[in-house]
Amino acid sequence: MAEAAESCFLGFDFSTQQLKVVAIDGNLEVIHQSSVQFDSELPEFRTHGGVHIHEDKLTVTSPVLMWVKALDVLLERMRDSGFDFSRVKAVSGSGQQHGSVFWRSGARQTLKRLNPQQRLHHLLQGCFALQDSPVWMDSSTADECVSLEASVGGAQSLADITGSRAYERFTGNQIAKIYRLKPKEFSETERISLISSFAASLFLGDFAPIDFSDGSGMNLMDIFQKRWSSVCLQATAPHLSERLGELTPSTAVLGCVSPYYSERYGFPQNCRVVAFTGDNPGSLAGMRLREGDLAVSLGTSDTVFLWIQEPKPSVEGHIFCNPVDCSAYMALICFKNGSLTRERVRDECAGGSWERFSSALRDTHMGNSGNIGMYYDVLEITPAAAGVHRFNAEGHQVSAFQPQVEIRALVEGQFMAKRVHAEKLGYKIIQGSRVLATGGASANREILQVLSDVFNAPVYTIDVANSACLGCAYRAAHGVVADSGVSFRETVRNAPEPQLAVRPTPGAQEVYLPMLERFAKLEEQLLR
Ligand code: XUL
Repeated sequence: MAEAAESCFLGFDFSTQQLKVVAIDGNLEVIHQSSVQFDSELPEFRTHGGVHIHEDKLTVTSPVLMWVKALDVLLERMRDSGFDFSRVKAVSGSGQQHGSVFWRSGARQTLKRLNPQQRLHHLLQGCFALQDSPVWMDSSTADECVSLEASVGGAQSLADITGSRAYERFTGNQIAKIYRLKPKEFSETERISLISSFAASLFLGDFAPIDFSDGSGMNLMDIFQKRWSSVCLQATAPHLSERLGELTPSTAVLGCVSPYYSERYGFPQNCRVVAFTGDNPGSLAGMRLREGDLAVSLGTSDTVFLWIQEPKPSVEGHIFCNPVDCSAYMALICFKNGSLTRERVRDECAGGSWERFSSALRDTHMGNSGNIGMYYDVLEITPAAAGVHRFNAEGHQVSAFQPQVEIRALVEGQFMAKRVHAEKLGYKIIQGSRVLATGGASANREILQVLSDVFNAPVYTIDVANSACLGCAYRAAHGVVADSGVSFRETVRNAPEPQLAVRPTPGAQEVYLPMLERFAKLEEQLLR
């Protein structure tokens, strides 16, 4: 243990608004955290929320040199605070998904010869064919999406190959747009990285490959074969495979840090760089999801992450390769009507009081006497529906419910939708399945009880403030032993456990199985 306490692993997260790092020791204890906020600490780049929203309101980019400078600032700050880099055995990290970096010809040579006397953002100034990188908030590629789906035989066919139908923020569609609108910059591009593999390249001093998990967010990769899909590449831009480079397993060691980091900061020369990945895959690692688990983040919008063994891609939700186990997958499903809808119903049916909202859940029965509601205050993503729809026990649409019934219908409806859509993507509740809840509403025990009953699984709560960085620090620790057959689960077995919040009420399964079937049928009916 003493030796474990001496070693250290770093996890970085290049997210939309900040760059963060978490350091853990070999016992998986967090020993250091710091961050650089882009807007306030690098004001020279004039971002708001880390991005520039262009005049068309659809194009959203971030200056690539801002991310490079943030790394200079972060590492210098750690060094100045006395952080001992000589203990670092491995680094890994994550980046906001889908964003892309266009390296100019010659960049690789520059990366290989970094002068440790200088800051990275000076050294790499001339290295980018595009100064402004498209990020995940961009929604300017509707035409490219239509054309990509058409060229592979439709939305479902594209999902069958890449795990998702065409999405505007997905990197392939962004690349197609750059090729069309900026042919000169495209032709000067030697390599296209995701933000994750770009960040890994900075540490490696060479172009880092894109990992399977983040590569799944591009609409370009065959997630089952784990290689670029030639039909998708051809539909996107010419000579793309050279520009994208090889793909790599997410658990791979890519090499050692560039001598730049040893000479400038004192990293050991054999400090490993473990493949970087997307922030959502990074969070899956940070939450230590395992087979059969599902994580629900209850926030402004609700997000569900799940571990899937046999995925069934659909035109809703996303399937990504699993970042900690190459034989598995993960899915990500977004529900737009989350806490704002819960708050509206609280205001209308419980006088604005969470206490009364909770009492209504306590005072009503599982299954809500057969009443079912779907509440899409804003156009929902999963499924693409709008409006409020209430059905009584006979399946007839009704215009109102009693306040207490309305509250239970909302909460049951939100959680039934999560289970129905997760199961559509291949999720199966197995022996030992857990539901991990995070976000604002995860503090409400009565809401969690409904969640537990609908899934017939225990619900645990977990602090995910730094889940992507922490997950990548764990991934760094795993990377150094993965080759000898040690699983991620084994590596993180001593990390702090999530807290058990509630167990399912006896009889929940009998109530909800038929109700879930009814819910799925009513939803289909609504969409028709
Ligand atoms: C996921 C997505 C976002 C980004 C932002 O598909 O677009 O969650 O990863 O961090």
